[in-house]
Amino acid sequence: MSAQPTLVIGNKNYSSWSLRPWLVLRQFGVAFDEVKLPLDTPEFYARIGDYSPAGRVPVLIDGDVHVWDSLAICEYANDYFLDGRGWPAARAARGSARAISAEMHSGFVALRTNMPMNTRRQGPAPAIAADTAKDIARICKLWSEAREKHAAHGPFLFGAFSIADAMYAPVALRFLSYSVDVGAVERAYIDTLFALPALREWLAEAATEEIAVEHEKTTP
Ligand SMILES: N[C@@H](CCC(=O)N[C@@H](CS)C(=O)NCC(=O)O)C(=O)O
Repeated sequence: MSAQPTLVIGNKNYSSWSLRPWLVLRQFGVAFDEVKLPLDTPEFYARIGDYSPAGRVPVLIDGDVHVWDSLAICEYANDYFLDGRGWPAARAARGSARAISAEMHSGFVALRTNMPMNTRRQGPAPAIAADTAKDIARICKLWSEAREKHAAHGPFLFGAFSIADAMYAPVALRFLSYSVDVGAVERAYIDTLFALPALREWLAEAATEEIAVEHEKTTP
């Protein structure tokens, strides 16, 4: 049995759900091994069953404990590796950080469908449908409200980096690669995330991946 946990992830270029717990572990300095299964390949389907009954990444293996689903992995890390530091300390901030993380996890379907994460994409904004625009507006509002409230304590949503920032990091990458027009507060927040050493490491590795899945060829 490995002494440190293993995080099973998809391609760094595409797997937004994998990025979230990976960023939490890396940014908080938790040592872990990584197994990468390229999405939509025979290798993925041959191997994912060894790790998760749900058949999806990410999955965390910690001894004989298997935790699947991005938010569950973040919570597990918060409980067992971070001594509660994954969420803001103050009760109200902790409640809101959990609420907006759950909102991301269960929502913004139009944004996730119409602007899939592709860290290699850099181009003009596509035509944005009304449902996607609504998701973007809601995210900008919740980001700017959190930033205004917690600005005195640091540049992240709740001041210091927390699981909530990791949940929204793939959204920030989408806003960049699809050239989504946002306000000054949201832009500064995106820049803050983009400057995180852990996120830069993820992006540098994503840039070396060669596989292109179908949506990269079809999404405008
Ligand atoms: N709710 C899950 C979603 C996980 C998910 O959809 N993962 C995608 C990759 S980002 C996947 O494994 N797709 C492979 C498949 O569905 O065959 C989470 O939060 O982890």
